[in-house]
Amino acid sequence: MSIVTKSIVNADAEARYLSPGELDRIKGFVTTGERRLRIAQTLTDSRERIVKQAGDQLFQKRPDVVSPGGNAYGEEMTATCLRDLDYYLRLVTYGVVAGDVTPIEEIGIVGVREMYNSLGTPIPAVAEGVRAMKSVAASLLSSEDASEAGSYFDYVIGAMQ
Ligand SMILES: CCC1=C(C)/C(=C/C2=NC(=C\c3[nH]c(/C=C4\NC(=O)[C@H](C)[C@H]4CC)c(C)c3CCC(=O)O)/C(CCC(=O)O)=C2C)NC1=O
Repeated sequence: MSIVTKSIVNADAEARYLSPGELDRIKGFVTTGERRLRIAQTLTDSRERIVKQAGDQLFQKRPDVVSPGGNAYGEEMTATCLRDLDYYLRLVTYGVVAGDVTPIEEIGIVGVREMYNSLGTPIPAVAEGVRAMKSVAASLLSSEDASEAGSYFDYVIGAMQ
């Protein structure tokens, strides 16, 4: 939910006008809109490169995951692993556009530990992959945009600690 929808739902639940604080937060959301859309556009346009390079970095740091017995061993499993990184990059673009981590949380964080544990997927290695995407993405963005995008990658990384 974006801050706009959230504020309206909260205000209406109490049948009141939006408070000065809520209007202020909505103002912040609107004034950063162009920047957030620009970031989402860059991440979307560069998604293949970001996922590929981050995957290379991850498998260099954690060769065990693509070695025999590793969870991402074999062409098909490696492709599934990269697909998961692509999923998280996509969710990061949702968060950037919404200016809110809730879409990331609802789609990709709730229940993720149980899921990866049941698949035998090492969660710290997934976090490492997301960290690598953050750094590849940062190299494609201005430092201000990188720091804005970084907070959404950090949210995913933090949720996997
Ligand atoms: C958009 C929300 C969403 C997420 C996040 C998601 C993740 C997800 N990853 C899966 C599998 C998987 N995920 C991985 C990922 C990895 N293994 C590693 O060692 C690496 C560290 C890591 C890559 C970074 C692998 C290898 C599998 C296949 C495991 C298996 O089939 O045994 C599966 C099991 C079903 C399938 O194979 O598609 C799900 C549901 N699905 C979703 O709909």
